[in-house]
Amino acid sequence: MTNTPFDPESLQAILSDAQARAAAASDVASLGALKGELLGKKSTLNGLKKQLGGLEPDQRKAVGQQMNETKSAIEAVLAEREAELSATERASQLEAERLDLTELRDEIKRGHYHLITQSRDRLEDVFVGMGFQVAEGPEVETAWYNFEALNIPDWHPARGSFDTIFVNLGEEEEVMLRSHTSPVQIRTMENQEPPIYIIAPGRTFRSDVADATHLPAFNQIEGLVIDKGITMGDLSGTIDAFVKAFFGHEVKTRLRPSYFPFTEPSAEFDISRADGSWLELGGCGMVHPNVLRNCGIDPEEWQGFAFGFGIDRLAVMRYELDDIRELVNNDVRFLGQF
Ligand code: FA5
Repeated sequence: MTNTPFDPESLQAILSDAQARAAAASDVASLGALKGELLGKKSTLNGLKKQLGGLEPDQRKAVGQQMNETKSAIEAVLAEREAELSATERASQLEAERLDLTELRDEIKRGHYHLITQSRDRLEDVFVGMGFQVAEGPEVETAWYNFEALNIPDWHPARGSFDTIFVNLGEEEEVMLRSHTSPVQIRTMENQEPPIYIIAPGRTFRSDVADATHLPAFNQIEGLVIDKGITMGDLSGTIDAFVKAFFGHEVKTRLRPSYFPFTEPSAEFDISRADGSWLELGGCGMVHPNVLRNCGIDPEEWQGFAFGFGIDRLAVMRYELDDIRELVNNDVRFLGQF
């Protein structure tokens, strides 16, 4: 092979050619092929290297250095172009594979509290406004709290009207779902010194069959006041004030003699309806001395009254429902109206 004389301008031409072709390369793959062509064994640059042998040692060194610089310059051009091309390719791959996770939705309608919860909250507001505190007790009770401490021994016929669902724990008929909120009276008096002014809303259970006015699981609210010199007049005034705050000033109340083992005297309290008839709301009375004694309170020193009524029945009256079972059917067409 004969060496042609080395032309230094050819290096500049090689670099310009490399720049033009690199700029024209449209993707990383073709740029890779171009790299082989420009820098590989068969490249023009490599061909020129062979001409080095025919040069004088001084010139050879200078030209060799120029060749290396040209090679580095080509490598830099290729690397820069490769960075550009791979960024473009990555961007278009991302765009092509992008998942649109957005979803157009109708306006979200906010729900609201169930009628029972609304009624319970309002009851709490009214009584808290009258100076009462809110107390709570467990839904699963023992015979002591549900019956005995309330002056209902196991032979007492009143146990029949408070019949409930018993839980198979410990002795027979010892643990049960509470049939009224009155056990919270006992728990409060056991734990708190008088004077006491509490209300206790909560779920209660009875072995009642569901009908238009009964549910086997319903809600009551209990009230208990223990202080000095409390009379039936205080009870009557408290109930009247509550009913007027809850139902409106036109509604009248009346007490009717009744019987509960845990109050003496006892009464049912009714409210007047627009048509002039009376509707029973709940039971009440002066706390029985035996109940006070069962809780370690001296009946000579302290007196008090208690009341208890059904929140579900109250909602039925206030919202003029035909059937108490609507409250638990969970039909949104019904619930959405309130
Ligand atoms: C009681 O439960 C007594 N603990 C109330 C009481 C408390 C009296 C404090 C004296 C002093 P009674 O069984 O009458 O009493 O129930 C009270 C109210 O609960 C009823 O007037 C009614 O509104 C509601 N109620 C009773 N059973 C049901 C039922 N199965 N479904 C819906 N509401 C009921």
